[in-house]
Amino acid sequence: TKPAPTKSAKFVPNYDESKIPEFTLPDPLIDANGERIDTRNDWESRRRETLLKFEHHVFGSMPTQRRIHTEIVRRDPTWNHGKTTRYELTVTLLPLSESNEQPDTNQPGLDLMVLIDVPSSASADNPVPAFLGLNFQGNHTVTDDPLVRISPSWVRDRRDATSRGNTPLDAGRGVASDRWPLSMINDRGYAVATLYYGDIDPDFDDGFQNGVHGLFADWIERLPADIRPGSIAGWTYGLQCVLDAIVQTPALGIDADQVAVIGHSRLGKTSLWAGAVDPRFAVIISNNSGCGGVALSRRAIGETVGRINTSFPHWFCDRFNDYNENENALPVDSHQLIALAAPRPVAIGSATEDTWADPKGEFLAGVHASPVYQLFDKPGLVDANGQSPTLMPAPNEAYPDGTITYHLRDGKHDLTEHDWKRYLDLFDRVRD
Ligand code: GTR
Repeated sequence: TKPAPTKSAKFVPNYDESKIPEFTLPDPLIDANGERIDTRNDWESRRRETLLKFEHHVFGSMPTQRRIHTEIVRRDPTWNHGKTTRYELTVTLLPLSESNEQPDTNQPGLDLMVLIDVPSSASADNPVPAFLGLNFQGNHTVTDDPLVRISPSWVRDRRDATSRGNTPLDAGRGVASDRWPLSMINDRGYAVATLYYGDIDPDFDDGFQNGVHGLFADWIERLPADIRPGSIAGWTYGLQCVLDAIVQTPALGIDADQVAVIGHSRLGKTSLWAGAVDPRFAVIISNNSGCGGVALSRRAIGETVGRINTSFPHWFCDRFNDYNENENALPVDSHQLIALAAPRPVAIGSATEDTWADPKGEFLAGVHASPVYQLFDKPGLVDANGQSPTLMPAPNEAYPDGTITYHLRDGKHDLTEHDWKRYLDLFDRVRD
C-alpha cells in the first residue's frame, strides 16, 4: 500500500518569478564523492550514479531483462496512394523467468498493438530512420483508416463520442490525427511507429494490478516499497520492448540505430526516461513535458512535485513523495535527466501558453545540461553565435543549432505540426 501523498488544502500555482524559492542546482559534473568530473571517460564511468538517483528517487526500478514475441498482423503497401507501407504488429511482452532459463509459459503475456507507417522506398537493405512515440487515445485515433485495430485497453472517459465509459469506440477514429502528421513525416523520409500507452500500463491508480505491473507483480513485490516503479517507468519499459521488436524485424525497413523517441506531456516525461535508460534511442524528444520531465523541479512554478504526486500518485515511485514542497532535497534535477542522454541529441519543445509546464524551466534545464555535452565536444544548447543563451527565444523562434535544441511555439499545451517540423529538422541535421 502506498503512503498517502501530502495533500495541500488547496493548491494555488505560483506563476510569479519573484516568488521562486532560492535554490542551487546540483552540479552534474560533481560525482558522489564530491570529485570533479572533467573528462568524457570520467562522465561515462560515473554516469550510472546519476541514473540510479533518478531510478531510486523519481521513477522506480523495472527489470532489465526483456522477452518479447512479435507478429506482423497487417502489411498494406497501398497506404497513402502507395507512398507508405502500413504495418500493424502485435508485440507480446512475456513473463520473466526466475532463473534466466525458460519463462513460465502458462502465464499469459501482455499484448501491445503497434501501428507503423514506413515510406515505401524503405527495405531491409535500405532502411530509414524512425520516430517511436506513445499515443494517448489509441492507434485508431491517429488516422482515419477504418482497418486499424481498436485496442481493448482501458481509456480515460472523456465524456464524448470517442468512448463509452472506459471502452474506446469507432467514433474516435482520426480524432488525434493533428498530433500525428503521418504522411508529412513519411514524405520527409522517416517511418513512424506508435502505440497506445494504456496497452502497456493503464493510466489510473489501480494499485498496479494491470498492464506491465501485473505482468511483473512478483518481481516488483520483491523491491523495497518506495522504489517500486510508477507508470512512467512501466511505459518506458514498453517503449524498450517495441524498440526490441524493431531491431528483431529488419523486414520493416527501419534503421534500428536511428530511432528517435518522441512524447508529449506525461509521455514526454516518459521519452526522457526512455532515452536515459536505453542508449539505443538515437534522438530524444520532449514536447511540453513539464514537471517530472524537463522543467527544473526546484523552480516550483506552475505544476510542482507535491502537486503532481497528489494528482497522479501512480506516475512516479513512492520515494518521490519525499520531495513534495521539498524540491531542494531532491538529489537531482531535470537538467541531469537531459545530461543522461549525452552526447545524443535532445529536442525540447515548449509552448507559450503552457505555463503549467514552466517553459522557462524547460529552457533552463537545456542550458544547465550543456556542460556534460561539452565533455563530448558537443555544443549542448547554444545561440546563433555558439554561446550559451541567457534569454528564451521569442515565440515561434528557436535555438535550433546545438546538440540540445529548444523551441518555443506560440499556443497551447499540444503536439502540433510546427513541433514536428522542428524535430524533423533536428533529425535531418544530426544525420547529415
Ligand atoms: C497534466 C499534468 C501534466 C502533464 C499533462 C499531460 O494534467 O499535470 O504534468 O503530464 O497532464 O500529460 O497532458
